[in-house]
Amino acid sequence: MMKSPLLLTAITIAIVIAKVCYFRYELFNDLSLIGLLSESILWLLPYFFIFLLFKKNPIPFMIVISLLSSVLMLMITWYERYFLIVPSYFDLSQTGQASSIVEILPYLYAFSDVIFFIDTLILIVAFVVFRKSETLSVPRVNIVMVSVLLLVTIIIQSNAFNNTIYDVSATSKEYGYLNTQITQMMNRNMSQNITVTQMGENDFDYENLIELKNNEYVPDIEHTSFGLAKDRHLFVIQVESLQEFVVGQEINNQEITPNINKLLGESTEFTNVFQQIGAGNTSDSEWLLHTSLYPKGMEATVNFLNGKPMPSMVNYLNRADYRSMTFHADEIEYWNRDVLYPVLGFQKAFTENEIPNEDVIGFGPSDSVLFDFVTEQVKEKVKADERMYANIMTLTSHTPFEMPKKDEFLNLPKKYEDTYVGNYLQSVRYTDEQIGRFVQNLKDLGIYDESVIVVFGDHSGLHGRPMTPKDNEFMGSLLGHQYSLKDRFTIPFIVTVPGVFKNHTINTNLGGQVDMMPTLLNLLGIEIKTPIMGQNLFHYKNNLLTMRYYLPGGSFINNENFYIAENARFPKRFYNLEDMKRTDLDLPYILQNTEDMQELLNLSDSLLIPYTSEDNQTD
Ligand code: GP9
Ligand code: MN
Repeated sequence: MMKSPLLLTAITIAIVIAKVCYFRYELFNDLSLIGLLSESILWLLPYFFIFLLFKKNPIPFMIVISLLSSVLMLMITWYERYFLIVPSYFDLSQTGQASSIVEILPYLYAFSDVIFFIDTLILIVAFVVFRKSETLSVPRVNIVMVSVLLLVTIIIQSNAFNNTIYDVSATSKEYGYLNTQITQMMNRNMSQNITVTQMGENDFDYENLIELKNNEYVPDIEHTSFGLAKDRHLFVIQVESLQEFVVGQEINNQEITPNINKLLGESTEFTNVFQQIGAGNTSDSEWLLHTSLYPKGMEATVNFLNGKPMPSMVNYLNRADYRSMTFHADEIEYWNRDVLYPVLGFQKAFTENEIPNEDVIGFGPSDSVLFDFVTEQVKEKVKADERMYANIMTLTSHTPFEMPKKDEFLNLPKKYEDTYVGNYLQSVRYTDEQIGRFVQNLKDLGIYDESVIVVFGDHSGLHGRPMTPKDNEFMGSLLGHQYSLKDRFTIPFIVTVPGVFKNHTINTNLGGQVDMMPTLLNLLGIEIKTPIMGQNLFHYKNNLLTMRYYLPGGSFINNENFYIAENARFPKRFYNLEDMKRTDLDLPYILQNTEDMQELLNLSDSLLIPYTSEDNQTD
């Protein structure tokens, strides 16, 4: 029975299809025949090349290919389980660098994942059993067979090319993951569905942009917030994974963020602000804060920069005689910050080279070490009587949020111990403590009353497969409602101006990270004269927002609704923003908002051209 030369072909096809079946089921919940076929061809092709090239003894090479493809499928599956996003080839190349995914692997595996390796096992057995016999001979595949497979691939591929990738998961479901990646690789910009043309600064109409977001334009200098904090120092604390729901929240009769809560007494707290990062995560948050432009989305924005300085928030502050510094206790090359910081205009960047590598928690030195270091730099500036802008990025509350026992300050109910949510709350409470110590340092240095202190979150921490049903249950009881996408994506944006603000909460004005730069510069009395996408959140109530990468293309958030376009797993979803209750699809209204949103994204991309295309490097 084993004598047929076609046996190896049959085994190969069967094992690849079985593996692809599991892959597609896990990724897209899809077992359709057509999907399976278009997905399988590219995964099969390497085996047939092996048959062509290694007629004598193909199995060892087949083992290598099957192992490689299994590892790749596993990485894609785990990535999707964590971020709820089907990763691109670029995301996967980043995961080698990022300990972010590696550290949470224990939360991501499923026992059924062994299915990915059954093919390798079968091939090893075949190799051992038939090594010395002639029974498992090489099938008579020839150029014709490989050509047929290639032809089908080209047909699928050209079809894929003709369709815009609005959402990697949806396109991958339709055309196959590898085909989609080839499309993405060959045209990195295609994923955003735009043919942008560069625009001159004079073509930019900010008034029009504000009106497109349903607001009545008022010149910046006429906003009541303008210059309220003129000439103050600016400290912007970008807190890793900080979500809005923890602020003011209690658990077991303890505040989760007692120190941030204390700041609220002298702050304006915006409670309706959404994260807008793309695949560049923390670095995209830095980007949004400082440029008020949308990130590229499918890949970290910093990867596209050509080095030309931008009219960033940092550069506006530099020109207003601020000394600008940024602090992050990680490698400067991570997320290409060595390129980003000069583009943004930072005069000093303090990273792992300067910040002592002590009291390491997770990624690097603890936030306690970070803030001690920042305090020393602040002291020097105070001594030199210089006005400063310090951007401080914390790191300790990074996933998987595991804290040394000595740094766990919350007394959590037993059932929360060692759970994902429990760990998250402990790590946030720890960082809050360090923020409290830093604020005290500013008071001790006598500059607290001359400062603006901003606390905001870079992106969510609680999402994806690491959130077990138990974790979701904890969130439900903490929030008093089911943990929603709005809870996941809203971040705190707290602006403390001692002596000016008192317990001020703004929940009416909708905002995103793109709005932080105009809001802060307005407060400092600095007029923005270059094109931006955001608006002053103290003044404007209405907004139209989206996030690339973490939501399918076409999604939007406005003051009334949260719309999520369809992806591989879910159909279109339309919610009332306030209570996140599902509501009937109002298609013309959705279409209008989607088109307006696309116009905003196109505009943002056109503004980016001089800073991304190589032709303009020396402009
Ligand atoms: C990396 C750190 C964490 O330097 O900022 O990044 P993240 O994984 O959140 O993008
Ligand atoms: Mn981050």
